[in-house]
Amino acid sequence: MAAFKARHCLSSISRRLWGRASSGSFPQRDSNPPSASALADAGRFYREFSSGTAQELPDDFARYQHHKTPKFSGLPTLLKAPLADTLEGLDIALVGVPFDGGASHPGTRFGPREIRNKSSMLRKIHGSTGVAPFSLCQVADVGDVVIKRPWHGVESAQHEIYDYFRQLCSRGIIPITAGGDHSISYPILRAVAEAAGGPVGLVHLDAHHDTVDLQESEESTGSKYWNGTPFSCALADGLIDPKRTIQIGIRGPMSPGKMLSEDAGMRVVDMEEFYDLGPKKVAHEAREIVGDGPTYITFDVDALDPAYAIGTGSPEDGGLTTLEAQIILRGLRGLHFVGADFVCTSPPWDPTGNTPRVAANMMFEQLCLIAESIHRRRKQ
Ligand SMILES: [Mn+2]
Repeated sequence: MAAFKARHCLSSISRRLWGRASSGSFPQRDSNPPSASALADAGRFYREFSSGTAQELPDDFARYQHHKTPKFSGLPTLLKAPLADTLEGLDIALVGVPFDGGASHPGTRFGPREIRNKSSMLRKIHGSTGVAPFSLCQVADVGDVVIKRPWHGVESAQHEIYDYFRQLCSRGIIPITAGGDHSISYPILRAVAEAAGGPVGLVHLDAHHDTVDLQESEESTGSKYWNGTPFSCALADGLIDPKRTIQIGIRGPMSPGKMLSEDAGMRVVDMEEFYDLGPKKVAHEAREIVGDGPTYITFDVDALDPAYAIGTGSPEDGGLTTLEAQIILRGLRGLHFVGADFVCTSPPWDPTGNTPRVAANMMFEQLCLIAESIHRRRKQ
């Protein structure tokens, strides 16, 4: 077992605060109120935790991370994974990319934090497939890609995102990312494709192609880099194989510009066709298209109907139900996955909080697929 150091969690702090260890799964509060020195102690541990200088591994960390504490307690992490401070021994890194500079309707910078919050509702075993990702693989939340130069534009941010993901992928760690707008997929795909040694297959759920012609983009917007172009950029740089790419859920009013998808050889399943085929046939076709080679899943929340996920910048009516999306993802079991992202969750557009909750659940589907994929290849 790799040295998997985790720093302090709040349950440990509260145990110190109240002066004795908790018993059972629900902490018992001591009848005596905390002393001034205990409060100071808790404050010190919280500061050490926040500044990254805490050295002690709390003995109840594993218990805390294994879903036995109440849903409303503890530090929220992506999919309730342990919080990591080392990449050693890690199979899957859950990453937040709170960047929305590539979107005209922003708000997705708040996505990762809200997905962490709603992850509290998750459990650890997949209800339909029985996959237990945390038993199959070493999974951790490695935090956010903090854009150090947020006002330097999309291209600059994409360089920073690539640098971060290169460090993960070059170590053989598979990233699952919470966005952020869809422009982040391009630099992630660069790191993923470099580690895979060539272009990867792509399963792309989205209402939009995101393959705007780059020359037209530059002429009309002054830039090649925004959330309408991640896959035209990836195509131009040979990061994805268009013959091993399927786009599912496409719909909505179109701009007059050219989309590269079909001309490049991608399979596009728009919602009219999806309605006729159904999720199982579409998943089956996706399997045949991507085959056994390394494959990335990119899931834009706007693939879902706004009835299920209104919290996004470009909602389009007539989309997938959450069940249809789940059936598609579950239909992809056994493929060779090298990464996944879930993008465009914009909490400010959904005061109910349902969209980040759906995002956490769909990311759990992605985690189960990837954990199972790693586990199978390890056994071979
Ligand atoms: Mn998109």
